[in-house]
Amino acid sequence: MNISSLQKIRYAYKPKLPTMLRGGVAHICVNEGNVTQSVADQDKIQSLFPNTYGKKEITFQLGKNTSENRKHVIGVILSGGNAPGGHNVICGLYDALKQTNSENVLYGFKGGPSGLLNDDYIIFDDAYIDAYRNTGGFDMIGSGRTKLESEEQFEIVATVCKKHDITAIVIIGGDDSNTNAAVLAEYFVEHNCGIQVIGCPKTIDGDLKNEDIEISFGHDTATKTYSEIVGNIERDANSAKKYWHFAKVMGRSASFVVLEIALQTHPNVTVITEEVIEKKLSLFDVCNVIADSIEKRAALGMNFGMVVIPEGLIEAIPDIGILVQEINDLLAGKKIDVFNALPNWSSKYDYIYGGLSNASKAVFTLMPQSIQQQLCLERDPHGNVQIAFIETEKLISSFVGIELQKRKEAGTYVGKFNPLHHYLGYEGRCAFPSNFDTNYCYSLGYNAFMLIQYGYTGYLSKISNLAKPVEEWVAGGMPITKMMNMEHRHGEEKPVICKAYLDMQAKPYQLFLANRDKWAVETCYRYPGAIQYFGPSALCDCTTMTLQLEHEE
Ligand code: FBP
Repeated sequence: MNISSLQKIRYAYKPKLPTMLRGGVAHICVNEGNVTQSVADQDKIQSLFPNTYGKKEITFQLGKNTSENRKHVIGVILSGGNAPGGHNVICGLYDALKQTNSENVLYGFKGGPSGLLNDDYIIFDDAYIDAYRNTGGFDMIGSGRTKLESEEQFEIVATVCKKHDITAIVIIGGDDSNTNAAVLAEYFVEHNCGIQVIGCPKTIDGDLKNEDIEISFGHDTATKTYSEIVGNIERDANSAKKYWHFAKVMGRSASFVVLEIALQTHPNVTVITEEVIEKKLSLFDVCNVIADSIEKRAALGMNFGMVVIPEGLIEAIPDIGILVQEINDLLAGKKIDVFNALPNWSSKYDYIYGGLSNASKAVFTLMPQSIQQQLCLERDPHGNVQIAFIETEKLISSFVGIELQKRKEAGTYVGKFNPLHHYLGYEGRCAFPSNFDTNYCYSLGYNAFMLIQYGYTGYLSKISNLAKPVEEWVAGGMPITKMMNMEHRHGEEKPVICKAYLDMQAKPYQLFLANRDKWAVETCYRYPGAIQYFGPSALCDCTTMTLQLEHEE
């Protein structure tokens, strides 16, 4: 039996580079553009980054490579949550590095930033790289959430780099990791360490996005994976005609993931965190919108449907946000030990209930016990509730059930409500990258090497014009400081890359808005199916609907 698998066939896929990177490293020259300034707080950011602020944006083009010919030893780390395509960033970096000089070396530090601090690494060779080409996940070297942010850590990193003659580090991560990449780059210049730092934009959440980052890598594959599943569930709902499905989807703060799913699959209700925040919607408001859809569909004889809920919603709903904050305070510091020492749930419940405000008591009492318990689970290192552990989909459906019961008693609702629950998260982060992410990530890595070769530091590897075919993509770099402003984080004013939220005036959201009332009542489901890797380019190589709409002429 020939057990040819997608895994094996994908190893052989040759990722495509933008035309300007196709001549080989020897035939790529650099074009320097305008000097840059940060998006806000220019004086403050400039004073914090005196050596790396205000550098020029750059693009590459075909032409004679004019960079200095030197040996490169480079280190790379993956940072934060997994995202499809991370392996290809490393493969692109490795290929460019070896094409330039087979003596060049690439170190992969294991388990994220902590690998750099602990000097825990592997040295890549062809066989190792080939086993991960075009595959999902971060298992190639692992990832982690340790933050590289203190001077003590920077000193350790400099010592580790010196030990291995490393002269450049590539940090593949989200907004925090790239912020820290900029801070590290500044430190290395200030201390004359001779180590460059280049960042690459990663996160499935899609909230590392600005005029220079059209999309973070992994978002395309993750949203395609979730859309396939939501479409399949919708088809089942429309076949069985007896369940209301509630799916919570990953995306910590912004609603880019759920909006893309909505555009792809047309669920009956999609909750958008940014709207909840803007309109200060309460838990009851959100549940009423869902109950309205259920009631109207029941009146038409349809006791089934699909509701998509962003993971970040739990913290955005004002009444739950206040409740969560009050519970955070009740469990802060040593109080968590007191709480954990209580013998049973009943005494734990009394402890929490006794410390809540009246408004929060009202919300807490109505919650199913499982959710009450989830809200009291161990906090993260910053003292925040771990939202991935809270079954928001069950919380919402239980409150919707309460509302429907009231409507039944009032005689307005006559249907049957059978809710089923789903959590779409981790399965999207390690899927085989779509062709878009495969090509994008490989290009980001290859391009990161070009930035290093030309001596840049504190830059983000930038590939743009992504709604167009890959041949027309534009490769270059942007100083990370350009994307920064000052924000209050954990009680301190800090320079950070601005996190993106949905632009509610832009085409993607407006298209959703124009259709959602119809989708709420009628069955308009769309079934995108599985990611296609082989076949017509229009089917296999396209990116998200959001990106296409944003760049539509
Ligand atoms: P990043 O911001 O690091 O890319 O991670 C995002 C994310 O995938 C969220 O969508 C999710 O809430 C979180 O990671 C889960 O984190 P963990 O892997 O630590 O459970």
